[in-house]
Amino acid sequence: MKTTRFGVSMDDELLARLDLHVRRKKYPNRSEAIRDLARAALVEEEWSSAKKEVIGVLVIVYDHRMRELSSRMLEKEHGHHGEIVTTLHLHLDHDTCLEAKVIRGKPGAVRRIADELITMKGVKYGRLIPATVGKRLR
Ligand code: NI
Repeated sequence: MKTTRFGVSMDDELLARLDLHVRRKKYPNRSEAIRDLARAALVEEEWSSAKKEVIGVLVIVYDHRMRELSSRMLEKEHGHHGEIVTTLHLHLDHDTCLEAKVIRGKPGAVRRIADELITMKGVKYGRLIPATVGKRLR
């Protein structure tokens, strides 16, 4: 892919903060940092569009002893078998489980499925991490 160099004007204060960001994250240079910032903005835009396909990772921590939580959760997941692509399960200790579920679909559907699972009784922690199918990012 062709790369174009272009000049960016920025006030000194913003540039100083950008350079601090570059150093903190250990970017090799400003360009790499700016490319990541641009991609992050584009992913955010994908999630704000109703029509684009997105992918996200739902992380939940729950108590599997909670009455029928595992089977109720499994039932919900079968209801969304087209969107929930995979699940990784970790037994953290005797009672606590951590799961990472990859959910793919339109942003609204992905958020709805994540919320359905996060709000279940017995789920102690839940966060949806927005990602991208990467089609528009190089
Ligand atoms: Ni477990």
